[in-house]
Amino acid sequence: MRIVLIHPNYHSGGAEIAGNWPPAWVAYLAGFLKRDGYTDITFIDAMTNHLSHDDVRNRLLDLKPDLIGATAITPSIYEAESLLKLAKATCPDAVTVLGGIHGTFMYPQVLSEAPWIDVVVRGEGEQVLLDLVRCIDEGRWPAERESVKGIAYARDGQIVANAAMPPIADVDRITPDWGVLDWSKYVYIPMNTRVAIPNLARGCPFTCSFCSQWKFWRDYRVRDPKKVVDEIEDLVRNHGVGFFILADEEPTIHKKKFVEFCERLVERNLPVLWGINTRVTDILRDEALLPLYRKAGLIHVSLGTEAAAQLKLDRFNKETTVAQNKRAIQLLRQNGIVAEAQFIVGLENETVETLEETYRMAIDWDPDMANWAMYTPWPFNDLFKELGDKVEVFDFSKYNFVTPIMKPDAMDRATLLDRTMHNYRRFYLRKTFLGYPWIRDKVKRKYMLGCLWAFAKSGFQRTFYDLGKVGYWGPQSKKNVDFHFDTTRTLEAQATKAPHNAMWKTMHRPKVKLPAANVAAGAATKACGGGTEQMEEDETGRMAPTQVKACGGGTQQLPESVNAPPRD
Ligand code: B12
Ligand code: SF4
Repeated sequence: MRIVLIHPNYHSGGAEIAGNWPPAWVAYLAGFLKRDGYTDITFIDAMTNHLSHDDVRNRLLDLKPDLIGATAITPSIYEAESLLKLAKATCPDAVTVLGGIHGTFMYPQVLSEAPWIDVVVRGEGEQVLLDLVRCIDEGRWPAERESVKGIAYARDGQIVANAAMPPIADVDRITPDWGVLDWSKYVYIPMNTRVAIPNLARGCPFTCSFCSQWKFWRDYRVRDPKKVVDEIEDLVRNHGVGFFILADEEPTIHKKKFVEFCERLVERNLPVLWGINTRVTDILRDEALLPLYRKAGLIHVSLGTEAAAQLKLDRFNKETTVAQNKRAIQLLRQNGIVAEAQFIVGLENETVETLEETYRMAIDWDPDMANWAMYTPWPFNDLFKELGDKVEVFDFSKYNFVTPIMKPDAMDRATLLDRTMHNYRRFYLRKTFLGYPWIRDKVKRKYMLGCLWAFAKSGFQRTFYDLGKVGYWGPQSKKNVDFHFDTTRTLEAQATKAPHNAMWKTMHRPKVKLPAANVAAGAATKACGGGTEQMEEDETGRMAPTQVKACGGGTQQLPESVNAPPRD
């Protein structure tokens, strides 16, 4: 059976300014399928290679696949839908499949607006795709499609979602096949070396209201650190990788496994540096371990600091404090690790003053890097429901952290963009002259100057924040900025209220309000996974219910089989 997987040719001027990144989903799916004997898999990276529809059509005509799968995050959904339309027209007998986060929650809308998509795979893809492939290969498709867990499809004019597939409990069954990627294409500009995105852990035990990742993976699971380090060694030695970021939402919450991961990297002494996204509270908890993390090659930590005001942190259900943010940044910097602060801006109550406040906070905290992402109202996150009709734009192709989707009550979107750029300009100008060239640690200095180069390059090419596309050239051009929203795009009411979503169980604790005293005193660190607490796994590599309490949860975060109460 011949399988073709495609990454859509969608671009937006955020993280991509740092280079071309390898689509990890393909390697994970291909590894899982190959273990079961499905080895005829071809990957078409239309994004990295900027392939046109004609290019993709020609490849499909050559390949004649039986199954064509595409991935989609929210902003790439329209491009993924068009690609699968083209796929259906080119190979009418092939089964067309969409996977990734957008379809997982928005399948009623996707299947209605793109009826040429035969199947949407919901959530973690490995087991669901394998079962689907088997069903097709054994000639049971479509007659027995009701038996494949985790898929959605249209049947007799109705959208049907089968029962969800439980998250894979034994995550060590997941072994990526990195050989499916053409490594010469994936280069990280700051270090001018090949870059990879391996996964140590999946999921997040927290429930931030603006985020959808904890809902997506449903259960926090960690892979065997030794196996992941073996994989990294393979990436370094056989694919020339010199930098990686962990794809994880929160790799550090399981302290024991993260420490083992670092220790094994130290033992192997590989010529590789790496980065992570994680929570401020974990950095505070691990103060004494930061030298080990740095020795293991950890050079860049992007922190979900999110806001300059406590009220906003609380609204985000972030379970952190402003003081903790500052302290975490200091600790990282003291240990030679690049600290990146991330702010979320652009909610309905944003003002010129609150944007200025984030700048002042960035100067006070003094991270090595700062990032101002536009709040993006994924229709499947909790904050979206609270915002109600304040969300007016449903052109999902612009849901990309760089386009102001919300219009703040007190300013227009162009002003929001302009004041955000003002923050970037001031922050990085300061770093260019007063910061990066004077860093004593040679490795860190080189890294920071590399990051500056990536910024400068995207500035010249006008790709940063899609400034070229929207016509922004500085404050004087504000009047002419046009975000080109497609106003014909709407949100179908049934998309977010689908009864099938009731079957989507997220094994998370309910939202717990931390006692105010704890938050203020920093004891919250303990309550939300930091301090002396940490997660420990049961034998299956999942968190045992009693320990979840230690991270602020009640009795949630149970394996699905134990009937965890669904959150959504
Ligand atoms: C690495 C990464 C990137 C890399 C991209 C790497 C790449 N080429 O794919 C870079 C840094 C370039 C990037 C850029 C962007 N990213 Co990004 N990124 C991530 C990150 C950190 C990890 C993604 C990952 O590889 N996960 C591991 C793999 C195994 O998981 P997965 O992709 O979900 O795939 C699994 C399932 O979804 C499913 N599946 C996926 N596809 C398919 C397809 C089929 C056919 C099937 C059957 C199954 C299936 O099976 C897979 C295995 O279980 C996530 C956050 C996170 N922690 O997940 C954000 C994330 C995916 N990014 C996000 C966004 C918004 C962006 C940007 C728009 C931001 C910006 N402006 O810079 C751009 C878009 C770039 C583009 N051109 O598409 C959002 C998407 C949210 C949403 N609701 O859509 C996320 C979730 C971050 C967040 N905070 O919310 N990103
Ligand atoms: S800690 Fe990070 S990944 Fe976890 S819910 Fe919050 S924003 Fe999402």
